[in-house]
Amino acid sequence: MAHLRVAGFDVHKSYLDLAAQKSLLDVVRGLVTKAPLMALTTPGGKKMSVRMTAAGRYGWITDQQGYRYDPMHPNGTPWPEIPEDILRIWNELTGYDREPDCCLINFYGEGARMGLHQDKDEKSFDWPVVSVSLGDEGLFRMGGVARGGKTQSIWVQSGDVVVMDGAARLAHHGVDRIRFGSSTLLPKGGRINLTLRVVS
Ligand SMILES: O=C(O)CCC(=O)C(=O)O
Ligand SMILES: [Mn+2]
Repeated sequence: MAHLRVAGFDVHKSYLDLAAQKSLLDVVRGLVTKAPLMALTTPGGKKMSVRMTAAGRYGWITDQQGYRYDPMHPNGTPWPEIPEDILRIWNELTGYDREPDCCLINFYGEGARMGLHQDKDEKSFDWPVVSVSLGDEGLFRMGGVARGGKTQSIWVQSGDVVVMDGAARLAHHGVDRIRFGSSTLLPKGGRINLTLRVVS
């Protein structure tokens, strides 16, 4: 299970050292104070186990009306700006001249998971998805662009950054489970994922 061999899929192990993880955690705490985490409901009426919020011009939300990007938090306020510390990770790793306009913030508490899916609500798939892990380790599963194909899994740890570009941009992926309490970064346990995307 050690290495994922999918073109366009890059795992930057320990990209953020402990000091950088701690300072990023403070940044995320600031964002969550402005834009509280929510337990969203899928169009099918199921409550998601991962709690979410966002920063940037758009946040991804779901409710009975469907999946979509919205310029407002459901509480009626615009999302906070994406902080420089987060944009820097994108700029260092992608080298593109476009910055992301959405930073999705996912919080996995004990037992939370995210089913296999594609990120395909964006207008264009020409830019990568950059995904930062903080806190407890998560079992990240990656498949192909077509549904139902072979998948491979890796444990992503605090400070790891995953980039999905090219052929991997539309690959199926998800998080089967986390090892709750495996990291001490978050005093009460849990995993934070930041997913950066160009939406429009
Ligand atoms: O938590 C992760 O590592 C993946 C999150 C994800 O795929 C998403 O938010 O679309
Ligand atoms: Mn995704």
